Amino acid sequence: MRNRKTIVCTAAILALVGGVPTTSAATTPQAAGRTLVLPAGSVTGVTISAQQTGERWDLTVNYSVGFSFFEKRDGHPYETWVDIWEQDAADDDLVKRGRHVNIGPEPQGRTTTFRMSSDSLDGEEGAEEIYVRAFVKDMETGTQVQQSSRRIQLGV
Ligand SMILES: [Ca+2]
Ligand SMILES: [Ca+2]
Repeated sequence: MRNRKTIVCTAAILALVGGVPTTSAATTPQAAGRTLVLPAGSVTGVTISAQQTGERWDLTVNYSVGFSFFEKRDGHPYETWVDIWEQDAADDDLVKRGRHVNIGPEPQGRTTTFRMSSDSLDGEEGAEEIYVRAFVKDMETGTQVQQSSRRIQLGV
């Protein structure tokens, strides 16, 4: 967060500009010698949209969580959550951590909403490149997978 600038009330640009890698990847290192990915479900179709009302932003995130036959059979407990990020040239900024939700291995479409002020989204001069990462974590193995949305530009 730097160069905090006076908020200029411009209209939201909301342009889909892409650029965030969207491939899903296991983020927990596998045990030596293992060739199979540990079960952790899957995250697909992550989208974010934003609605501005004055100084308030309502961000809506949609995504799907899926499980294989084996993951359903094993019946591990899972957690799912969404974090909001702001993209930068070097290190992206974590803007907001979402609430972790306990789920079972049942495929489901999920919607998460965040109500945020312009101030809390405004981390740099000019517009912000906002995207989300959606996660699902196998609470028994500790393995988690994530997928990012495309980024949207917000004029805050
Ligand atoms: Ca940025
Ligand atoms: Ca800004």
